[in-house]
Amino acid sequence: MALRDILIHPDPRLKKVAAPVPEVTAEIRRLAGDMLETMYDAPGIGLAAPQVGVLSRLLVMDCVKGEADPARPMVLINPEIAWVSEAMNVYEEGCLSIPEQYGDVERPAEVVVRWTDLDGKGQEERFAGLWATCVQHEIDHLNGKLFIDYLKPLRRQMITRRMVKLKRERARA
Ligand code: K1U
Ligand code: ZN
Repeated sequence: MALRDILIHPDPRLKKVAAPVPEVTAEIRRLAGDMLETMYDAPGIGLAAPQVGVLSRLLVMDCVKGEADPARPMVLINPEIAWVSEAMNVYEEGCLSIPEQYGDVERPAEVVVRWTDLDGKGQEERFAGLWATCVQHEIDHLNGKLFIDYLKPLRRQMITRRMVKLKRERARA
């Protein structure tokens, strides 16, 4: 497995709708493994394929909190939200493509998601708490949407300017 570079906003690839994965191939398994390694290394609790420059509908996540609890690496291919709760939840979100910037985002508190796993089998699960927030954040990435798109325009512009500056500094280093 290998670490992949994470794209930093603004990047046109982060604004595109990703294409469905037609078949679970060796290439897809390698991508999923690389993305999990990249996510744990960052560190983060989720990562979507467009964030590593691959415009395919695949995401990984592991929202297990306690160090003592066993890890739960998940790979979701072609995920679809089948149900959302009426109850909403606000969480201060971050994003590996928008480092060190945070903002409150309101989303359904619980969701049911259907997806294909790495064996090509259909799966369905109800997510709550941080898992629900994370899976919705990652599915947004597959649809070219970032958490800053939920913020007020001025705050979004300020964060975008900071990211342009960060990218300029990184390019010079
Ligand atoms: O998609 C991403 O950019 C990953 C992002 C996922 C996410 C975070 C918060 C709310 C919703 C979705 C991150 O993982 S940011 C880093 C982060 O949250 C974290 C890092 C280390 C320990 C715990 C959390
Ligand atoms: Zn993100």
